[in-house]
Amino acid sequence: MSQYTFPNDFWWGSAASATQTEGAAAIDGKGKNIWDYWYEQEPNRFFQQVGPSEASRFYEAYQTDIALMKKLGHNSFRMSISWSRLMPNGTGEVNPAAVNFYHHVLDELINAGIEPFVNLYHFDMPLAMQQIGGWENRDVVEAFQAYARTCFQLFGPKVSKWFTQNEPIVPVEAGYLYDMHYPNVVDFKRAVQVGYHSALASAKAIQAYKEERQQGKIGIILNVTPSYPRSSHAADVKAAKIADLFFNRSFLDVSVKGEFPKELIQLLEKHDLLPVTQTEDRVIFSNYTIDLLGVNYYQPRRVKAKEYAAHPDAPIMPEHFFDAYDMPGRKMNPYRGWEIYEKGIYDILINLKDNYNNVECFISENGMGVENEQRFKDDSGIIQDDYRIDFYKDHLKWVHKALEEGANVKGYHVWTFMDNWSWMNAYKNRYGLVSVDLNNNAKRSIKKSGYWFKDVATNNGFFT
Ligand code: BGP
Repeated sequence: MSQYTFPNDFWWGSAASATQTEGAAAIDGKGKNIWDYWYEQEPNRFFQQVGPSEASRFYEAYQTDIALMKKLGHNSFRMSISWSRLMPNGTGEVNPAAVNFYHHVLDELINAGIEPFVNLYHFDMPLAMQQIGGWENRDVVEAFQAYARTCFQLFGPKVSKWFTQNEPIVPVEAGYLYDMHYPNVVDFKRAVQVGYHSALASAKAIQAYKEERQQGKIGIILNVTPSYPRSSHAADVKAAKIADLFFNRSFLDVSVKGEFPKELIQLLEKHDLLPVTQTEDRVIFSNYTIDLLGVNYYQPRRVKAKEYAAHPDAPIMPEHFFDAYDMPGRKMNPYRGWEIYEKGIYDILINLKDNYNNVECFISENGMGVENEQRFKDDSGIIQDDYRIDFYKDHLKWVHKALEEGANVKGYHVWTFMDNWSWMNAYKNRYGLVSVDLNNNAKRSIKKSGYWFKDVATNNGFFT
C-alpha cells in the first residue's frame, strides 16, 4: 500500500468561470459578452443549440452550491468575475447588482471557510469591447486595467488570490486562428497582436494591483501543454520546441520572467508576424510579473517534424512549423477523445522548478470530460464515475512526486465543481464532482468522485 500525503496547508478545491456557471445572462443589468452575442447570431454552432443563458444557475443557487463545496471538503474555490456583468459596456459605469452579487458570493465563501481565488477574465470579452476590436485594440488593454483596478478596489479586502486571466492563449488560438471562438478570424499576424495585447493587459492589471497597495498575491492561469517530440531526431525536437514556444512559452516567459523568449521574437520577425508595440511596454512587462501561477493541465501535445511543406502561397499558420503526431498506443479518454498522460503534470512542475525560478504555483484545472454521463448512474441515482477518480488519483500521484522533488506546488483544483456550460460544447462533456440535471430544475447531485474528493481533501491525501 502506498500513501500520498500532501502538506497541511495544501489548497483543495475546484475551479469554475462566470460564463459557464452563472446563467442570468440577460438580467440585473448585465451587458452582453461575445458568447451571448455569438449565440444569438449562430446558435447552430453550439451543441444542441444551448447557449450561455442556460449555464448552471450559480447566480441564483450560489448559496446551495457553496454549502455543497463545503460539504465536499473545499478549502478554496476559483471563480471569475464577469467583466460584462460588472461593467456592462466594458468601461465606465459599474452595475450595482453585480457588485452586490459578487460581494454576496465572496461573503458566502469566506463564511464557509473557503478561500476565494478570483479571476478577472475567462474568455468573456464584453461585446462593447469586441466591437472596438477586442484585444486587437490597445484601448481595450487600458479598459481592462481600469476594470481590474475597480475589482481590486471593490473586492480587494475580501480576496487575497487574484488572477488576471485564464488561459490567454485560448482566445488567441480559438478566436484568431482556428475559428472556434468569436470573432472567428483566421489570421496569424492578428493572432499575435491579440496575444501581445492580452499579455500586456495582464501585466497592466498587475501594475494596478501593486499601485492599489493590495496585500494579497496576483497571478495568471496558464494551460501549460507539454510538447513531446515524436523522436529524438533533431527535426522532431525542433518542431516540438516551436510548438512549445508558440503555445506555452509565449505567456509563461513573459508572466514569470518579464520578457518574451528571444527565439520567439526572432521567429516572428523572420515571418513578418511581429506585433505593434510601444517602447514603454518592455518596462511594464519586466516590472509586473506574477506572484503565483495557476497551471491548467488536461493533455499533452505530441509533435513531429513537417512531412510536407505547406504550399508556398498558403497563408502562414503555426502548423507551418510542425505537425501533430498521433502517437500509437497513447492512452485516450474514451468518453471525450483527449489523451490522458498523467506524467505530463509532473513534467510541467519540474520544468517550472528548473527553468522558472520555482515560481509558486498550483494546479488550477485538471479534469476528465465525459459525454452522456447519465449512463453511469446507479440505482440510487449516483453517477459512478470511477474513471474520474482514477484520473485524479493518477495525476495526484505525479503531483506528489514533484512535491517530494522540491516543486513549489501549493494546491490542486479540479475542473470542475459542477457540470457546466462550455463554450461551443455547451453541456456535451460533463466534468463536475456534482451533476446538474437540466431537465429537473438544474438539480445538483453529488457524484461518486465528489465523495472521494471530500475524503482526499479532508485527509490531505489518500492511500492506494
Ligand atoms: C479549459 C477551460 C475551461 C473548460 C475546460 C474544459 O480550457 O479553462 O473553461 O471549459 O477547458 O474544456 P471543454 O469544456 O471544452 O471540454
